[in-house]
Amino acid sequence: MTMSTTGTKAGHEIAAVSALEILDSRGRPTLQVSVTLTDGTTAVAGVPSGASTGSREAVERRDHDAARYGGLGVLDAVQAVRGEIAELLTGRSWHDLADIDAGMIELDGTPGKSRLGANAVVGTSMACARALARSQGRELWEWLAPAGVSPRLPVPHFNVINGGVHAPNPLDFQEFMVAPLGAKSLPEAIRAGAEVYAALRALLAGKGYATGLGDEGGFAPEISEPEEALELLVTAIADAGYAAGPDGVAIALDPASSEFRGRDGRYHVAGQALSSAEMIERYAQIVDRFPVWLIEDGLAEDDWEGWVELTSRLGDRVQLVGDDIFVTNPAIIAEAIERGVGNAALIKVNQIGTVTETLEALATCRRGRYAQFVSHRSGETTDTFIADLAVGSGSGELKTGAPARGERVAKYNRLLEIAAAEPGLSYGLPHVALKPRG
Ligand code: 2PG
Ligand code: MG
Repeated sequence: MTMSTTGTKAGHEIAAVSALEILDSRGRPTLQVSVTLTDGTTAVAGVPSGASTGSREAVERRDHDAARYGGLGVLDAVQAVRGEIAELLTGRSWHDLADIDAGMIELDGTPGKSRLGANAVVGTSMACARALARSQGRELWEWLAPAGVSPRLPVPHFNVINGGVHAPNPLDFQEFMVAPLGAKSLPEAIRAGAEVYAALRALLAGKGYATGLGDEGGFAPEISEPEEALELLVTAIADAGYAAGPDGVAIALDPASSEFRGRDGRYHVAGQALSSAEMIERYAQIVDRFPVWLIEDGLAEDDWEGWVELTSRLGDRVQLVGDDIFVTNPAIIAEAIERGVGNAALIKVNQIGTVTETLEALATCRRGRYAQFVSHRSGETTDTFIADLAVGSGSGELKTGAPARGERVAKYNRLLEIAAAEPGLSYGLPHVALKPRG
């Protein structure tokens, strides 16, 4: 008999579901959801929140009561958990998490989970996953791992320079990450990230830049050209004693270009207005000049034709990750695979709104040989769910900000905990062939 890894033991039922309005790392309200099973197991989950959101993301529910938190309160979403969702989930037996998530989707009844609120639904789904794993005496990462997938520790991608809508500087590209691809173990990778971060701080201070931080804990120097940020990174990597490149510390970019594509259809970078083709040319030059191994959202969410061109130009050299364009939606990812758009998907649980659909998105990627880059949001709590998700999915890649700020470091520390408890787990990118490009 085969049992679904995310299944409950017979007779496991949910006794209580509740929620609380708490603060996220930007000081904005979000939800903490708690779930108690009838066997007494309790689990909580904190809900993340994005700033550079894709237009097709599941819909976060906000109160829009201008008298509280500038309209950003989540008391209605909290009430949805305590009321309708609790009523649905308690007092009946659930087969597995997929069953619970399908129940909430049906109860919500909208395509974007806007009625109950995707924030209410995702928090409940995460707390249920954690409670079910705990009640079965299993680690969350182990419980999340699908049959036939080998869990592994991911390469941490440290966002050390912040721009875009995550920082008040004039840098249009949102994220400049360092990825210790050459590290031999997770602890070595974490150390490399933290050492490069320290070297970068010293470098910036030496050049007279402010070393204040953006939303994800990276520095936010007053620069505008992406190439200037890349030069700083290459110097910091060398200053920290590492080789800049795939054998040491490589670089990953998330320009989050939907944010700087104007109504004129042009990409506005450092005072220039670039066509899609010119933007692709800019990336090609960047990849020639710098050890950039991954570009996320290089083009905007509505520029599918540009994406096809970008993929045929750089897809055999660079991991091209769709975030705003795919929004962790299995159907959109399937369409992208079909059309040859990108070769990897960003994976954010709150973008689609349930753990089950997130696992489906990961499975869709595996079937289409697209890489999977598990991700935090710019607004976070100290919840570490995504660290377990990255390990359990075996994707080999996680981005969760700088090696600084409690809500970012919580995830890296959870990885260190898993690595220490499971010395047999592999570390690094999985050696699977990515979809070949013609
Ligand atoms: C992104 C994310 C996370 P946000 O664009 O990838 O880094 O940002 O959560 O603001 O969408
Ligand atoms: Mg992104």
